[in-house]
Amino acid sequence: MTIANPTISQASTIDHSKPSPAANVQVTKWVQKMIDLCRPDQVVWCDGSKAERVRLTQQAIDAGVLIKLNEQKLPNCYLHRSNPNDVARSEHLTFICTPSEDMAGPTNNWMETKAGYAKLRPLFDGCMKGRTMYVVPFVMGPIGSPLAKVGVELTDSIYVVLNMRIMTRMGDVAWKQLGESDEFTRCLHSLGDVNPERRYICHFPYDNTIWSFGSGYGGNALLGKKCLALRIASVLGQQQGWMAEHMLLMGAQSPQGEKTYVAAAFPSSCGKTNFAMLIPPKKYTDQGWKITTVGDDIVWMWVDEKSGRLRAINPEAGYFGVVPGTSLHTNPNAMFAMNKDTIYTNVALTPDGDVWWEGKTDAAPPKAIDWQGQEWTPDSGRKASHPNSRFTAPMVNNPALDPAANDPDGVVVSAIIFGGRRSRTIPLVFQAFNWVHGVYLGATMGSETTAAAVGQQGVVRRDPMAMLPFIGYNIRDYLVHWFRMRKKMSDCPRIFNVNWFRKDDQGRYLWPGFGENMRVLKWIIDRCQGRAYAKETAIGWMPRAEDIDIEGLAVTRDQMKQLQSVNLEEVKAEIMSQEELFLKLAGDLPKEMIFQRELLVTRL
Ligand code: GTP
Ligand code: SPV
Ligand code: MN
Repeated sequence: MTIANPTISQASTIDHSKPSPAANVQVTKWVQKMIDLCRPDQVVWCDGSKAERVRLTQQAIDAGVLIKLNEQKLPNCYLHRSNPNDVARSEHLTFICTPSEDMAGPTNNWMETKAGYAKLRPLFDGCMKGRTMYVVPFVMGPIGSPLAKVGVELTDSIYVVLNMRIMTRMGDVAWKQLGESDEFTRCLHSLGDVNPERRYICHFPYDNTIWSFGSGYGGNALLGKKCLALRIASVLGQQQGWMAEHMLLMGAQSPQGEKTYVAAAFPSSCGKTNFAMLIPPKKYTDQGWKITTVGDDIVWMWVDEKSGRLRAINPEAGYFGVVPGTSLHTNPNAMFAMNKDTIYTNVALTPDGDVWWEGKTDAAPPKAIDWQGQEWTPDSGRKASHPNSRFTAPMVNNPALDPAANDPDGVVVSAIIFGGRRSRTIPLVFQAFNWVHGVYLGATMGSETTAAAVGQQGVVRRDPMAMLPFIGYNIRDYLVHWFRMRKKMSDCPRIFNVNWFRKDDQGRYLWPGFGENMRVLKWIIDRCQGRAYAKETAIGWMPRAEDIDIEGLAVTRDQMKQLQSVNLEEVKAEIMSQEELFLKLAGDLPKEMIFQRELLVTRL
C-alpha cells in the first residue's frame, strides 16, 4: 500500500486537516517540515473545543486506547492501559542536547546538539506512516501572564492529545497568545514502536525544541509538563532571572482571613499533590482555617519589582496525580476531582465499570481486571494497579481550587518547603537559618526513590530541590542562580524542611501525615508571620515538642520528640553521603555550599 505524503494544503478532505487560520506562518512552516519528516497519513489541527473532545474521545474508544467507565459513577471518565514497558519517566533515556557537555553539567545525560538530531531524525523518519499527526497548540501559565509560554506538540498519540487538553490551556487560545511571534516551543512526539531500545526524550534548550520518541507515558510524552515547564523553562529562568521549580503551591487562610501562600518542593511521588489539596483536621476547619490549591507539581516564580517579593504561578491547568494511596481518608479533594472528566492510567477495572487501586478502600474488590488487562483477585499475589498509576483531572474539578489559580499576576510566596521521603535521620520539621542556608538544605536534600521513575526503588539519592531529573542545564549554575535570587528580593520567603515519612524501628510511619500535616503547616505559617517559637539547633530552627499542636492525635509527646530527634552520628553520616553530589560538582561547587557545610560541621 502506498500512502501519499499529505501536505498541509492537500489534506483538505478531513475535518481539521487544514492549518488553523489563527496559526502564524512560523508555525505552519515548522509543522510542514515535521510532516515531511514523519509522513503521517492525516494531520489534525486541534482547536480545544468541546466538540473536538467528544470526537477524539470516541475515536480513542473505538481504537481501544480508552475504555469508557461507568457513566453514572464516573461521568466522562476513561481508563487507559499503557504498554507495560512504559509506565514511568525514563531518566536514563532523557537527554539535554547542547553544544558543550558543560552546559548540561554533571547530573544530566548529554548529547551534542547535532548528534542529538542525527540520532533521532532516522527514528522520526516516516514514523507516522499509517497514523494521524495531531497538532496540539497549548499555553503553559495563566492566559495573559507575562511568563506564560506557548508550545505546539505534534504527536501521533490520541491519549497524549486528550491528556494535554486537561493538563494545559490547549487550543485556539494558544494561537491568540502567540500572535505573530516565533517564540513557541517546538515539541515533536511519536510513540514509535514503544520500545525502550528506541526511546529518547531529548531537549534542545537553545532551539526551544523537544523531541520525544518511543514513550507514551506522563512526563516522557506530555511535553508541556516536565520537558517544557521544567527543563526548558529552567534554562529560560536562569537567563532571564526567574525560576522554574518542581513545587506545589498552596494558599492557607487563617480564621482572621490572613492568607499565606506556600510553595513546596518534594521529589516525585513524595506528597506534593496530597499537601496541595490538604483538608485540615476538623478542629482547624471549625476554627475557620481553609487550604486552597494553586498548583500541585510545577511553579514559575519571579521577583515583583515593586514589592521586592517572590511571586509565583502554576503553569499547568490539570493534575497528573499518583492514584495508589489516594482515598476519601487521605485526600478527599483529589477523590472529588477525579469523579468526572478524568483519564485514569494503569488502574484496575471492576466488573461494574468502576476503578480500583491499592489504598482506595480497605477491602479490595472480590475481582477485577488489573492494570495489564488480566483477571485479578485479591489473592492473586500481584498488584491490581501499577504503583505509578495516575489520574489526569482538570484543576477546575478541585473543590479547593484557589481563586488565584488563573491569575496572571500569581501570588506572593511567603515560605518555601523542601521535603524528601526519609525513613530515618531527618526530623518532621525545621527551619533554615536564612536563605543561603535554606538553599544549602534544598541542594543537599536526599530522598528514597519511588515508582515515578524507572529504576531501583527505596534507595536514598540526592535530589537537589527535587529537581535532579528536571534541571535543564548545569547544576552548578542552577545553585548559583538560587543563591543570586536572594539579592533581587527585599523580603524573601522563609525556607523550611519537612519529612512526613520518618519511621519507627518496626517500620511504621511515626507521623499520620495527609490532613494532619496542617499542624506542621500552622507552625510554618506562624514562623513566617513572626508568631511561633523556635529553638536554635545544629541543623536549624526547630519547634519544641509543645510548639506543634498534637491535640486529638494518637501521637504522644514522646513520639513527637522521636519525630523531631536529631542524632548527631546520623547527621555526620548524612554529611558524608552528600559528598557524592559534592564530588560530582568537583571544583565547580558554589562557595556558599562549602561555607554552609563547614558551618554545619562546626555546629555539631
Ligand atoms: P508526583 O506527581 O510524582 O510529582 O508526586 P507527588 O509529589 O505529587 O506525590 P503525591 O502527593 O501524589 O504522593 C505520592 C504518594 O505518597 C501517594 O501514595 C500518597 O498517598 C503518599 N503520601 C502523600 N502524602 C503523604 C503523607 O503525608 N504521609 C504518608 N505516609 N504518605 C503520603
Ligand atoms: C513526576 O514524576 O514528578 C510526575 C509524574 O509528576 S510525570 O508527569 O510522569 O513526570
Ligand atoms: Mn512531579
